[in-house]
Amino acid sequence: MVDKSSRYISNLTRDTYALILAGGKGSRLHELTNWRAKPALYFGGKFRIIDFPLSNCVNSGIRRIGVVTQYKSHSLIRHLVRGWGHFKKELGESVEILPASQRFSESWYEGTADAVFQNIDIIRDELPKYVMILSGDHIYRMDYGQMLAHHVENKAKMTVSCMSVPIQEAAGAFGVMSVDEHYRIHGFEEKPARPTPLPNDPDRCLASMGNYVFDTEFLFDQLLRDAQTSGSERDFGKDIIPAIIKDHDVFAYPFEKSAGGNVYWRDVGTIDSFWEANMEMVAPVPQLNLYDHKWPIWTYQEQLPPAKFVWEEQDRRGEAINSVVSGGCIISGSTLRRSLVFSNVRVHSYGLIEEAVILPDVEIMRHCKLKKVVIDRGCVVPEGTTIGYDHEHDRARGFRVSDKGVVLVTREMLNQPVGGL
Ligand code: ADQ
Ligand code: ADP
Repeated sequence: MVDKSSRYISNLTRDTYALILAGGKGSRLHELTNWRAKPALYFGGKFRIIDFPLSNCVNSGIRRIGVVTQYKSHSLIRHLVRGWGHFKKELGESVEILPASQRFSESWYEGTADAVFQNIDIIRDELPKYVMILSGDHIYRMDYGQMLAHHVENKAKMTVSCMSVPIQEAAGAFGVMSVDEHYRIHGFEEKPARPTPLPNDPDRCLASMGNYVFDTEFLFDQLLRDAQTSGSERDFGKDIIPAIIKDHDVFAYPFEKSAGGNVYWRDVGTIDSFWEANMEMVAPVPQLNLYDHKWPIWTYQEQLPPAKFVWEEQDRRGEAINSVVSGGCIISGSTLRRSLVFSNVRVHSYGLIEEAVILPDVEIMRHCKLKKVVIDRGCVVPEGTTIGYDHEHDRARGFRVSDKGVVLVTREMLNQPVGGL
């Protein structure tokens, strides 16, 4: 057994370079990712999804970070520059933005392995002993130091973080692995239609969370080998992991181990899961604690005045019940229930807003009734609008109604200009 003191772990995290993959398209989020990459999507009243892996890095003691961007990266890059641009290279800290820049080939990043391959020289410059490759798409808290210790303890060449999930959830969605009693991976299939169940539970399987630790030199060798393999899609899940598990020590790291019984991990890949994950945050005691001083989630935030609630007459009650309301908001003369309201939102009088996720800079005029909606940034909801009560009517007005009945409204659907914010 290795010494797992905090000094030992801080030496490991200091020797690590983290690369966050933030180039994915997130096409099942429809209009929510028309203008922004999925990692730039808003979450939890104040944050963007990318803030979670970034904060996990900082809170775990990993301070050298690259963010690989590609698809619709403008709003992501703006957020990173404003919120994460203050790291000091001289102190060994940096958050670097690594857009696909065709430095090694004529093409953009192909798969995830190619996105890392095309940045080999940047990683090499940092001389890390370990490289941590993280997905920029998920909301969770994780101590990466524990995963690094697990990697070193097992003398692994590569370690994949995993969690047990129901088979139906994993089918076609996740990489699924089989492991021996020491968590060494001996089988891996990317998004199989019929995942291999856990030996002790036929209804569950071990899914990859898309986070990997590599010994640096081993990573480089494998990326170079894969680059010369014809037919490879240049992807960690499809190509690299299945090719190396036979001849090399590749281990799984069970997320449950660092989560201490609180296994919170969300892939908000659809409008329904985006709405549901945000709704979880208005529960009296959410599973994800954003108020934990020991694990702060960092983000960029404007200097804004506090949220204000105005109740002037009996039928104009400005109130929010079981809701989260961010800075810069004025809720005047309307009732909010089970809603999550991002910064700089104005809600005018005589309205009822329930189970709504309202992104920043929205204005809701008088006499509006909204239920189970996602209102995209910058929308002005006209006076007297009712949304979420009659889905036929919602569709007829051009709004998107999801499988589970969440109504998405964007500026374009309201025929409002997308610029100017
Ligand atoms: P997916 O999430 O489906 O599966 P992918 O679409 O390749 O895999 O995305 C992985 C991460 O890389 C995402 O954060 C995405 O934003 C980013 N990304 C994708 N293509 C990129 C590119 N060309 N350039 C830069 N970034 C890019 C993966 C694993 C599965 C695992 C799931 C867990 O392949 O095995 O189960 O993650 O969600
Ligand atoms: P309504 O909600 O009826 O449409 P307003 O938008 O004028 O009316 O806002 C109602 C109340 O909200 C105001 O009476 C005031 O108390 C508060 N309010 C509006 N704007 C501001 C502001 N810039 N600063 C502080 N309070 C404000």
